[in-house]
Amino acid sequence: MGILNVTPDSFSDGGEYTDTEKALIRIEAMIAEGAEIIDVGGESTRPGSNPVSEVEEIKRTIPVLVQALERFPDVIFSIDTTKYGVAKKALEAGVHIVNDVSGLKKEPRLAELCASYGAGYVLMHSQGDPKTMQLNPQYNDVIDEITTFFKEGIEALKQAGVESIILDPGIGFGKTLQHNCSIVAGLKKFSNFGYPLLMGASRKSMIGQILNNRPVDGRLAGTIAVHYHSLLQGASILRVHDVQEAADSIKVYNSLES
Ligand code: 9MG
Repeated sequence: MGILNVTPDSFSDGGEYTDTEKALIRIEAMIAEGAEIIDVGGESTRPGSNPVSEVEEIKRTIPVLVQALERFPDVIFSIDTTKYGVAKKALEAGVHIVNDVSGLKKEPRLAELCASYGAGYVLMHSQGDPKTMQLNPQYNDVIDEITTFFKEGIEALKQAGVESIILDPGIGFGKTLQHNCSIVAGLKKFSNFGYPLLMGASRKSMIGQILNNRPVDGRLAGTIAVHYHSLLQGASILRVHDVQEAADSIKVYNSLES
């Protein structure tokens, strides 16, 4: 899953793809490098970021998605949003998956909406919202709490009629370094649910912290290490900025596994 942030303020690529033509060029490049899913987001979810209005998010994402879906009909597109109105417009345009970092907490109606379009849904765990989530995240047992969250979320999605569910423990969303490391180490436990597991650690602060405060542009090798470990633990979707490198590592992983 290649990341396309059409935002002015995302932590890694903020401001680079706010122009539709530049966004389409980036999508084409990610597809050429091996991305099978393109995740388009119009609101930054980095810690401390400010929310944007529904109107603004629609203005940023929908024109790009409309053109991208037409130009790349064989590619799967997801909309990274927590808002009903944005998800609805994206699904009307033909998007296949809703990637909801709030895990139905902000907008429970996303379950029915996805079901009515036959769309997939990424159920991501978070504690708190982006503005405050990193202030003091606390868990009794992070794996247990995420397991309970997945159980309840899957139940709600199944009841609504969503057939295609992807589980994501939400690296960096209300988690300390220790929580993130425990999640990556224990990821296999979530494969018991029988749904695809998504891992998104690309260039995140978890990597920077492990590597003595390494800046964002020096986190590629660390990202690949975390993602490779996740593949070994059962992840089947990697959400990444660096598509070529991720695709190469998946190819190597698959050839060693078979
Ligand atoms: C939007 N976004 C930022 N980080 C993410 C992650 O780890 N997973 C998913 N599903 N979305 C994310």
